[in-house]
Amino acid sequence: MNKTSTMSKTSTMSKTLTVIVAVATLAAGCGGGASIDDVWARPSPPTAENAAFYFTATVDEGDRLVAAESPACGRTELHISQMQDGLMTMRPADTGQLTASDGTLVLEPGGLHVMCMQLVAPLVEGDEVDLTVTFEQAGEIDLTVSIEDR
Ligand SMILES: [Cu+2]
Repeated sequence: MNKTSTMSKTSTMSKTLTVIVAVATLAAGCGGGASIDDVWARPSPPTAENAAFYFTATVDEGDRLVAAESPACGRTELHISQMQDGLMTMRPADTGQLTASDGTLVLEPGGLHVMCMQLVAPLVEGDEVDLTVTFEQAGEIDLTVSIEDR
């Protein structure tokens, strides 16, 4: 009786281990995911309702940014800025614009950005806020945004 119980426990542990190994292999098989650098945002004026987050992502070719989320924002959108009739305008980026066709996706002023809407509090130079981005293949990646007056 005692022996059966011990064996059953061992068997369960070994199954759990197999699952962990399988998940690790699967993650490695996806190409190792992504590396994301230069994650920053400008300080926001005290009355601003929105801000923009920028970063440079190195991911698998063809991977796509699908979402972003931050506790600093009521909600977020993935935007692209473009000159239109001499004015800088922005709108939600489309699938092609969010795809790292050559393995690099650059979010920078005047181009792609994470639009942080309904700012919870002003972004203050020297502070940091959390940001989680989701890529189609690399999955969720937790980032820290440095607030810098560039
Ligand atoms: Cu925007």
